[in-house]
Amino acid sequence: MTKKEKQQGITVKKFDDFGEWYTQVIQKAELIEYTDVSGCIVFRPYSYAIWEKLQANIDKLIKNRGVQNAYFPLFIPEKLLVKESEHVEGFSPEVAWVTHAGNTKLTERLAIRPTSETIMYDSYKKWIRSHRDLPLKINQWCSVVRWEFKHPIPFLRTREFLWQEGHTAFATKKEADEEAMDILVNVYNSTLKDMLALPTIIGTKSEKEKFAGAEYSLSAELFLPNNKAIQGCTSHHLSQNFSKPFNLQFIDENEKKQFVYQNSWGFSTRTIGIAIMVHSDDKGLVLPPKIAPIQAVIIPILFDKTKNAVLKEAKKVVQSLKGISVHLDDREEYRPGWKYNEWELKGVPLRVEFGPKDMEKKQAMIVRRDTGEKIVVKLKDINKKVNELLEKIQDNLYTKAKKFLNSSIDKADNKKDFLTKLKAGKLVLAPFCNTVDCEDILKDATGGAKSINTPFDKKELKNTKCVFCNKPAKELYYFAKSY
Ligand code: 87F
Repeated sequence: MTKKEKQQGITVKKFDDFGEWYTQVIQKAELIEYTDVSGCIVFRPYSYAIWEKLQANIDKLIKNRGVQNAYFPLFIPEKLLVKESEHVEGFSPEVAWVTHAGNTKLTERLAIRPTSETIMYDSYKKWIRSHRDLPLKINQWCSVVRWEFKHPIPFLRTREFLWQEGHTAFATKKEADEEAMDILVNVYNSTLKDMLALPTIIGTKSEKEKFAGAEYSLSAELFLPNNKAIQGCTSHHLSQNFSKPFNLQFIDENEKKQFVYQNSWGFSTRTIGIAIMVHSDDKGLVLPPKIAPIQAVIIPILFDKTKNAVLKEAKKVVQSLKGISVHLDDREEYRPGWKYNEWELKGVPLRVEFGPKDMEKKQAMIVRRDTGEKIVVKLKDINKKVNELLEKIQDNLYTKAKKFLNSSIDKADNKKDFLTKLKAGKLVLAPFCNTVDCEDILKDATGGAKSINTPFDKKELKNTKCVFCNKPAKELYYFAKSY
């Protein structure tokens, strides 16, 4: 490797300086650009293309469930935002306001949407009359603004981010309960697994960590290589907490007025950052094939005499690769070695090297980004082989991440053990009383550890004490240091 090629790459190791490594990976792969507004990043075409793939998958899944897309205003009048006061209370320092138009002060300040429950439900009350108007299932793809004061991290914690927010209303609690779970498991968790190759911890949030406007919140959570947990996405059952203040009533089949039951659920660009942190390595980005904007790159080895013939054959190889996105890197100003490094930095799952000798032998050399493995393949088999390898890479990334997750989980049933394991960076499963007070104290005592969630497939605990306060515990919760 030449000196120039070395500089081109990542200069720190993932496990030596995780923060610096991540910053280099996302910039050198041309995913993001920083701006002069702290916490606001540019999604460059390479990361926006990843978002479009996630969008397409989620959009298809929710439309299959009868959800329709719509778009509501960016500005939320103050009186609407505070109508259900409990849900904004803890968040109010993060709300960004528009107060002026030019030099004229507005009569009512307008919030830049941090989430759209209030503005959407203000319309819903005009649309819901009878049980025949239900269920109402609306989603919007948009950006939201939350003026965080914690240190921003591209994708994970930015002041503006992209997401979808689904907002549904039902005649019965049962339908709403079923939908909240269905979205979490069959839309979100499957997107995390099938597209992003991310294994999760799914479950119900604690009283402290649930959305204040919800009866309960379900979540899919991830564990990162720096031993920190992070919430991937959430699905909330709002019960009638919003339908009462917003007066969302319908006439039921017995001519009786009833308040609707509601859910809201969101999935954001944060998940892209999580996948990058989990899968990438010392050579740069590693992308699961399902979200990779370019799945295979062909690098022709060009010599003066054979250049034209090799390029012609390389173009044929591109054509023979069906149903995947292929890029032919025919730039003549860069040497092959430089190109290898560049496409490794950009996380392209497969590299196909093709030179005059390969042309003679009617073969090509395929290199896997995830393992570095080199495979010689006959050109007549290349379409089948490339498609197989992409599937293998997708599986391998998931399996590797799952192994790490499993090896990070530990159990504790007394306070001493619990604190030791948390300190050692474990994701600790422990009996918990699920009270806000206990979790507040726990958070302080552990330097910021939080409950993650409690698994769905739980066994009722009997005569078990909370690992932290010794009061009765009914359920096991996961705990970890978190974002
Ligand atoms: C910040 C300022 C004001 C989060 C906020 O999770 C309000 C809020 O309500 C706020 N930050 N939240 C919770 C959002 C809940 C819910 N909304 C729909 C979701 C998923 C999508």
